[in-house]
Amino acid sequence: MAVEIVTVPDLGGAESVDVIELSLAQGDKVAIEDSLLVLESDKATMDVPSPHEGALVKYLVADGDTVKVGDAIAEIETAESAVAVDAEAAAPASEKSPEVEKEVEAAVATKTVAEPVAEPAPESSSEQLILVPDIGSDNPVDVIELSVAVGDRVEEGDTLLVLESDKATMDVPSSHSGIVIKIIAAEGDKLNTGSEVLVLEVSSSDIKSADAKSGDSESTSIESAEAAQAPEPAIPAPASAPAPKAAPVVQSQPATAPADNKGKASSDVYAGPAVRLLARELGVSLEKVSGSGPRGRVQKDDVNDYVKSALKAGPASATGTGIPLVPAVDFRQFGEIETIVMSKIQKLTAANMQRNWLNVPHVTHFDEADITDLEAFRKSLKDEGEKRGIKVTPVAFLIKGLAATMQAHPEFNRSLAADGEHFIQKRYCNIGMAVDTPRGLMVPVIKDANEKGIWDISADIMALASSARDGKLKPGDMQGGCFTVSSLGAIGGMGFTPIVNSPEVGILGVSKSQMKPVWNGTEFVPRLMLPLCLSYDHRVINGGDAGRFMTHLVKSLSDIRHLSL
Ligand code: CAO
Repeated sequence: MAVEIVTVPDLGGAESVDVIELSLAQGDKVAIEDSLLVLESDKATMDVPSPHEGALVKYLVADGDTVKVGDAIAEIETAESAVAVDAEAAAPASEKSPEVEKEVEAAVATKTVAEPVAEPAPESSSEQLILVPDIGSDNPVDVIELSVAVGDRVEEGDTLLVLESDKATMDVPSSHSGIVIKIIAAEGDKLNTGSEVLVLEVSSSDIKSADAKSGDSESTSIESAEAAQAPEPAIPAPASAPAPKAAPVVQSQPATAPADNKGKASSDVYAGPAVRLLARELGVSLEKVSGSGPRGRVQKDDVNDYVKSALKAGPASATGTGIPLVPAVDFRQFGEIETIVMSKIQKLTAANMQRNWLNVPHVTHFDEADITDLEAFRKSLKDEGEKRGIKVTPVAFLIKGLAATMQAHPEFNRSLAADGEHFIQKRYCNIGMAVDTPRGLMVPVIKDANEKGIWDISADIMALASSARDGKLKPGDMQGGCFTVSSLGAIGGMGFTPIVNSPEVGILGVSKSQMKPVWNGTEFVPRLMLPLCLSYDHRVINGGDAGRFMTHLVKSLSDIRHLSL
């Protein structure tokens, strides 16, 4: 093969996932195991590592695409493939099989230095530099919004970026159709007429259809082969570039632009044509959307977020439950602020927490376990742990103790059936563990915790916590939980009220252990006490159940001999 195609690897059971990040740019060098892109299911994000060393030819997917196992995601030109291509190109055409011919043509089309080939490729592509068209002023203007990402397909006329002067904003439309392969301008840059914006990969069919539309046979694109021979850069300099076909779309900018557009006519709302088009397509009245852009400009994300919250809210009220919306506040009136984009995980967590909080009647039960002996035993495992490369923390004992307690109190291993008339009793025992990661809260699941010993549980904790922090969890690692443990023991606190991870019916919050004076019947003795907080779904669990469950758990942790019974 001249160019290696990378496909979506095993997704651990998930049927389809979203592409949320393309990690490289076209032409970037890539080593084996380097992240090519990041995929995200509704429960996990994962980096897709490169199986090859070489250079990224191009992505075959775009940010936001949904993909499944086996889908082609990228092309990588490997060192061997380059050698193979060179050797093939040098061989007489008559010696090449038709398959080899095809591969050579494909490789040549993607190489920066083109080789002569016997037959022209049926579909060739070229690079097209897109420049800022005449903006009617010599003063540089700010880039306030990039409307496309590498890998996006754009049609002639689509907005590429938005410029803003002190008087107006302009949507810069694309003068060509093609795939974005490189973005040169960045938000915050100052650009003039003729400044470089981005590079498109334009296929011969795009050029043909553009020519057909314009009746102009002269193409401004430069074939890769010509580019390689030319002494100038492959992409023409602004001065020699032909006048761009598309003109910027200018709109006046309000002197003051409040974020809240209530009471305005749609036409008075500060938004660009691309955003207006999106709003029209989605049936959104722009005056209902608060703008988060500079000077309150409504951006595409604002329209999308508005639609998402409207869908979640339902027709009757903001939440469909009669709960009034918290009013939007323009915090800028109180001081300087910064708007930070939430990660997908953070948005999912927020939605799940709200859903669980609204659906589950929560009660939290507090208790303390005397873990003085457990800690002494745990510390005695340190040397053996070092030999095994496993660190044993109190969390392993908690998970072991929870699994044993769930066996003894099976009502905690139930879910409420969707009909509200049945309980689903689970015969397996998987325990989810909340992990605090830079991308947000993740809950990987320790499978069959009731069948595992402390070493195996500790190894699972280490592996899953590190995968979660490195973004390497597979969707299967996050599924099938029966109960969740949320340990803030390494951080601090005396107690908290965790939110049940529905459809599970219980979650154990763990706080930091502390030495306390405990009355033993004759005197106060220092004991290491571990605060525990059990939140439960009161539709399935009663207070008595919770009391018995916690008493059992506390006893198991206070005297770990019970765990072996
Ligand atoms: N009391 C006192 N110390 C504790 C403790 C407790 N309850 N639990 C753990 N520790 C100590 C350990 O003994 C260890 O200390 P040493 O290194 O001195 O032995 C240290 O804390 C280890 O902490 P850790 O966080 O690296 O490992 P862990 O096994 O305790 O926890 C994990 C793993 C993944 C649960 C944890 O790292 C984590 O992410 N917790 C956050 C969970 C969270 O965010 N919950 C909130 C969810 S709702 O918003």
